[in-house]
Order: sequence, then C-alpha cells, then structure tokens
Amino acid sequence: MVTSSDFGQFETAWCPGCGNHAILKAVKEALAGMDKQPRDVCLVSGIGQAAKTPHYMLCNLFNGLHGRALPVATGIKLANPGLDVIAESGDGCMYGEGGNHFLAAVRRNINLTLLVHNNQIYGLTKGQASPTTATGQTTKAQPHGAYSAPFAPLSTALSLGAGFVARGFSGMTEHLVSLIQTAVRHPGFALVDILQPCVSFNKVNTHSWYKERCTELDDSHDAGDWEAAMRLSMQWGETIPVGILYQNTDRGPFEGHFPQLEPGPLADNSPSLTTLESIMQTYA
Ligand SMILES: Cc1ncc(C[n+]2csc(CCOP(=O)(O)OP(=O)(O)O)c2C)c(N)n1
Ligand code: SF4
Repeated sequence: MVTSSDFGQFETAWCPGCGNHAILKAVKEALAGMDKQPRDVCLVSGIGQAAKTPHYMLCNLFNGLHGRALPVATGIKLANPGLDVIAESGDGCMYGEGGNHFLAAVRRNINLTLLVHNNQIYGLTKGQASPTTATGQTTKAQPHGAYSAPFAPLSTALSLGAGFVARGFSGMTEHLVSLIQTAVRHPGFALVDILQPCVSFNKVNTHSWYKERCTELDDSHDAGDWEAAMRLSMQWGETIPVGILYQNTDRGPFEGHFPQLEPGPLADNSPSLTTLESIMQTYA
C-alpha cells in the first residue's frame, strides 16, 4: 500500500503559515489514497512559490519556464499516456504568463490535472498584483491599488467547454484531497483552483478571510448543470462556493484522436520502417 511519505518528506523553503504546505500535504495524500505509485505520476510546474511543489515530492517531475507548465505537461502526456500528469502552478504563472496556454489546454481537453495555487498575488517576486488580485487592492508594487479587473479562471474555463471545474481551499484539506482525487480520475482536462493565503504579501485574502467565506457546495448543486456552475463560478463575496462546480465527460479527451498512442509510451514503440519508407517516397 502506498503511503503519503512514499511521495517524499523534504524540508521546504516556504514561510510558516503559507497555504502551500497544506496543498503539498493534500496532493501527497490524494495520490497515496488512490494507491498511485510515485513512478506512475509526473508533476510539471513553471516558476514561483507554488511551482516549487514538485521539488518537494518524490516522483517524476519537470520544472520549466514561467507560465509554461501546460505545454510541457501536454507533451509528457502525449508521449506517455499511461502517466498521471499533474501541472502545479501559481495564479500568476498560470493565468498571467501562461494565460494563453491555459486557454489552449482547456479547449483541447487533454487528460491532465491542473492545480492552481491561487494566492491572488505574485508571492516569489514579493507581492506584485497578479491576474486574480481584486481591483483596487493595494500591494507593494501597486500602492494606489490594482487597476485591472480580476481574471475569472472558473468562468473562463467553463466558457471554453471545460469538463471539470472545481474550487478548493488550502484550509479545507480533507475536502481538497477528495477534489484532487476526482480531478485525477476525470478523463480529460481538470482544473482545481485552490485558494491559499500568502501570509507575507497578501494582507487582504488571509486564512481567516477565506475561512469565513469558503462554503462547501452541498448535494443540492447538480454538477452537470452548466448554467448553475457558471453562476457559482461568478460568486465571490460574503460566500465563496468551493467544491466541484461542473463535471461532464461527454467530450472525449484530446489523446483519443490519436490511435497511435494506444500501444503505450512512444519510447516503447518502434516505428515501422516500411511505412516510414513509403512516407519518404511521397516527398521524393
Ligand atoms: C517570463 C518571466 N517573467 C517573470 C519572471 C519573474 N517571476 C518569477 S516567479 C514570478 C511570480 C510568481 O507568482 P505566482 O505564479 O502567482 O506564484 P507564487 O509565487 O505566488 O506561488 C515572477 C513574476 C520570470 N521568471 N519569467
Ligand atoms: S511569500 Fe507567500 S507564497 Fe511565498 S512562501 Fe511565503 S507565504 Fe508562501
């Protein structure tokens, strides 16, 4: 039986009280609870505090450029469809620098899990407003308040046809574990936007700020109801709904368009020299 410590026990460089600690714990518990072997999991990230998560786990990993977790994760999944590929990112890395990759990945519906550690700030670079910072919120670099309207990841994903859209909170770890597990099992692109405090640079969206507002969706919500999901995705105030807003498996995953991926990892498939020769002949 796999245990959470099989995914490593490393010292981290995060501040005490940072939401990343609880997210790291939840990811390890989710995978161990599903009996996933570390060798069958690949974590992919860009740059930032959240993006350090794979450094603190024992499994396959790729740490790439800022905002580039999803294209790398897509390549890994296509080359080895048997791996459970999880992209981990901060809100800046994913919705800012990686914004267009986010849009493309949702539209493609590749079978990946995306966990966005959303602290509504650029943590690693010391507190500039990120795409999800509220308009008017003051930060170290925006002393007069952020001017831009905040990016709405869940509504954006829904509007592009995402099949799995969920919101978690680092302060509700047991709930988060189950969200991550359902996301990993979902056959297609699965987004879990995880609200987390940055104790050092976001003095508004603190642990207690989220705790007062985050409310678990109950059974009265039908996760197959797209319009209800859209309404919930835009709810942000005294109550912030957390849970699976939407799940639909009607759209097949991107990989399904490529029968050549069925035999397993590309590295294990030797090309047919006769076929290759005939293809080359068409260019002769
Ligand atoms: C192309 C590029 N632009 C900017 C940076 C500088 N940079 C590194 S981390 C970071 C912010 C990370 O913030 P976020 O993704 O929200 O993650 P957090 O640190 O809050 O977890 C920035 C702007 C970079 N490394 N590469
Ligand atoms: S600066 Fe913020 S995001 Fe970075 S480790 Fe500290 S609390 Fe976490």
